[in-house]
Amino acid sequence: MSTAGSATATLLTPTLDSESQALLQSITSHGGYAYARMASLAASGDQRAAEVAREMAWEQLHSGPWHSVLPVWRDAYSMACLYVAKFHFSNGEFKDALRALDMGIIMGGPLLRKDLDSAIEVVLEAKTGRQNDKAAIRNEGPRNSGRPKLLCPENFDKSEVLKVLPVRSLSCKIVVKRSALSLEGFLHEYFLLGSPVIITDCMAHWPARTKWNDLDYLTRVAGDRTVPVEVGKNYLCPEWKQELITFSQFLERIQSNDCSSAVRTYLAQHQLFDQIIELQKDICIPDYCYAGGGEIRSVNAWFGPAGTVTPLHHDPHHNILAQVVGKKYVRLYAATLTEELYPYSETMLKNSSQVDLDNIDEVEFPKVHDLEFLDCILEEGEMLYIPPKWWHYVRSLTPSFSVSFWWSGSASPTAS
Ligand SMILES: O=C(O)CCC(=O)C(=O)O
Repeated sequence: MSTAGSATATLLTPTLDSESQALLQSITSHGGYAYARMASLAASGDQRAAEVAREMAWEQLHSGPWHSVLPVWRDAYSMACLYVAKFHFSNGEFKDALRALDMGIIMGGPLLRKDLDSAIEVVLEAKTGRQNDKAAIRNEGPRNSGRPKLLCPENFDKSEVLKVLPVRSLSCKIVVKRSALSLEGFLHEYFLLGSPVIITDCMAHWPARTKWNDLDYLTRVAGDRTVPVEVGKNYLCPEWKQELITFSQFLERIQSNDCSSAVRTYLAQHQLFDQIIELQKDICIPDYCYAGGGEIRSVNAWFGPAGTVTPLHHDPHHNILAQVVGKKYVRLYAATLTEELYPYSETMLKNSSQVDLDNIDEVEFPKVHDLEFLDCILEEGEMLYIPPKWWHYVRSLTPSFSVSFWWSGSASPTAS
């Protein structure tokens, strides 16, 4: 398939090979003559042309709001990323090849996704092969496994952490906890009634439960991969931004002592497990997600330092939020309370509340103070079921790695 590291190493791209003519025609018909010319030069071996084509497609992706970008430009971007990665790979520049392929996955379209995924596998294999060769030359035995460097420290000062919670926290109703709840029990007592529940003792078999608290493991399986992160207090604040950094850089930021909200970095709501297969192998889709004849809509990672806040909002799907490492405070308001929670009127934000629970403006939002809510501290190894349209606010109390499973159910809840 490939002869990595040698002068003849190539990445195979069967979909690109069969689809490129049609894709270039489509891009040309949308005015992308210059791109098509550069992509053709790239296909015939011109590395600089591949880089220029990628820059041209990148500009198109940033020419307006994301939803207004023509889908063909996203495929054009993936195409150029594949060409760039092929050159890096054949030069033995594996990290650069991975970066180009990850960028294609994150920003590109669906047409060439299979080629991107299989190219990543080949590059990772080649990179591991090279590392093993180097270790053999140095005659190294298996790595000395001293004490693992932990993502989440064991000592946790609960009273200190609880001081930062929103007013009235843990003073109303606490979310019910059920140990190893049966699927039938979940369906009848919670899913069909539209009631939240915490399910304990149901994740012990996930490899992630032991592996993800080990920073060396995370670095080893994902360190060189590029991921999108959010930087700043939260997505409703004007100074908030998104960045694309390597997983290693992200782990360094989590470990740095700068906890100010301006630089707080959160890998939030990203389909990390479709991108990094090694991490996907560490999780299991809970059986509860098949309740109601459901269909999985997305599996997202939420990974960050202590102090990340996802402001009060709701989602249209059933949700199991599985807490793998660390602890989070979660507050839930029933779906029926939408009007009292002052949603934004703009379409893009209408599932978010204007109320900042960390600093409630009682003059502007007088109805909020007395509203009933449920809340909890979601502990490591617990899963929280959040019914569709229930409002939720989430704050990490320690470094934290959670996974959300969103699914749609054909049987709809009868109450909330
Ligand atoms: O964990 C978080 O920060 C937010 C999770 C969330 O909003 C969700 O799962 O829908």
